[in-house]
Amino acid sequence: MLTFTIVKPDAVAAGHAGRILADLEGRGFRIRAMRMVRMTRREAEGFYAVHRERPFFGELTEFMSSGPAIVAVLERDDAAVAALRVAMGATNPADAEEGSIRARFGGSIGQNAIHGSDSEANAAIEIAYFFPAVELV
Ligand code: 3AN
Repeated sequence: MLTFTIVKPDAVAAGHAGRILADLEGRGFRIRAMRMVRMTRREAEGFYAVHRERPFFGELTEFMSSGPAIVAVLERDDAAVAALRVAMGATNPADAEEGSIRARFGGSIGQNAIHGSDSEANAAIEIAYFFPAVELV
């Protein structure tokens, strides 16, 4: 089972990318595909199109295009989507469970270190946004 993650620009800039990826591997995820990207504003707007009407859309897309991020496809034997959500912790790092990635590395509700797909359907859409199918054979 596959899911999709982004190590966000705040975590890459802070030098936390290696520890976040190691944390995920320690939780049973295998990295199936991975790339560093510097998203344009339009690419970030396309990725977060479902949030277009939210008040934080401008802030979110500005931040996600502010510096390099790491996009990756993760595989896990079971419950990849749910297990990544647990590993990430709550959206607001102040509320995130102790030991979760956002509790350890997140700075604020907007700059919270990591993105993870919230459903299998969205994982498939998000993987396809960044990775051609041939890279997942
Ligand atoms: P999650 O990433 O936990 O699924 P969502 O889907 O509610 O959270 O929000 C998508 C992204 O939008 C979050 N990763 C977060 O960085 C950003 N975000 C959510 N709420 C806010 C907010 N109130 N202010 C700024 N950014 C926010």
